[in-house]
Amino acid sequence: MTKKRIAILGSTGSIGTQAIEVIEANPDRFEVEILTANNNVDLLIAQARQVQPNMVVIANEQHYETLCEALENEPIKVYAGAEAIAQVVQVSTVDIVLTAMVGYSGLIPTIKAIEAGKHIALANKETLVVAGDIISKLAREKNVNIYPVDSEHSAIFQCLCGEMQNPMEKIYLTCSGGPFRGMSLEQLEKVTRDDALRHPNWDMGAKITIDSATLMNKGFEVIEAKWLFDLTPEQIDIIVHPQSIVHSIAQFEDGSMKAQMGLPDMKLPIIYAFSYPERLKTDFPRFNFLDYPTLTFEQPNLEVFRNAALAYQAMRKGGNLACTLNAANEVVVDAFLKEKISFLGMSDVIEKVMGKMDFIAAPTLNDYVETDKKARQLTCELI
Ligand code: MN3
Repeated sequence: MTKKRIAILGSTGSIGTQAIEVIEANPDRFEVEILTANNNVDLLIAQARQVQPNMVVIANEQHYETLCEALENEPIKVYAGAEAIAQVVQVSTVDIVLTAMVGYSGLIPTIKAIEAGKHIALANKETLVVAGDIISKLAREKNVNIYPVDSEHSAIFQCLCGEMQNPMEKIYLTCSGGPFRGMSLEQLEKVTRDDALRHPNWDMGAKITIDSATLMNKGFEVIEAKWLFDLTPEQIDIIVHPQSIVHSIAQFEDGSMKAQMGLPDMKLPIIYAFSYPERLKTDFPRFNFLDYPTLTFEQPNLEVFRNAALAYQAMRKGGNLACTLNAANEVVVDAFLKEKISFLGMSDVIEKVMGKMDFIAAPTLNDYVETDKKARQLTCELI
């Protein structure tokens, strides 16, 4: 059996480190070909020594010398800079590219990987939020598969097995509700950065944890689902499910609903994206019904958690509006983590930026790049 050779973009983050665990647990099936990281050079060095990839890239060029010196005696090629990341994903020895970097930075490497015909294990949802039209069209042209790593989208993908001829009527993306589920606007006025960083069910990076608390993450996932499964906004609903056991639900035209369930563990969608269409044996903890005698479901309140409503608005209008939404969000989340803006202030600023930016109905890649830049500037000014 030939091993699948994997490039991990964003190897030092939460998804990246779990992907390495999954690969190391299945050495006869997978091997790491490339590791890339943004800033965390120490962890990248440790990972490179451990998994012995063919190449490593550090995006922040200031760390290049440190990385070279540390890996001097290893048979590993060392590069630095964003352009190097966009180049290495195209090498012939890569079968699957796991896009697990944070935010907009994933866009260009993902496009380059698809252009080179690499299958994508997509963990970087912002890529589809920013330029879903370009990415999905290119993937079709190049016969590239995009395997979702986001747990909700992996769930829908798993529900679709054996349903090739059967269109979905609608999908329900489940949402834990985050740490502030059920809170009113008045209560949200007082929440802090540390409150927001305490997610009840999932252990994730800081950016996505804040996005989960504001429901922007769920809004992004709605847009991600539109592009991955070719759905209209009316076909995608959010349902709050605090236990995070049902990972999402596909409803077909006969009214039948299929759900994918299990304990919340990102390693499962990661390994499924790598091993599809096969399922590999794992020793992950199993779900026990007696531990969860009650699974509950409730409507999200999009008047309180306005980011999800803004995402629906961006999806309905199309064009470059979701790109604007993402850029403004990245800036306000960064400001919130530095305690320069309040929790509710984030939605106010994003909405203002969406109202002020020029709308482009059919953007080119260059338009997206420009929109991202301008929206970031405008957001900084408004903070
Ligand atoms: Mn998710």
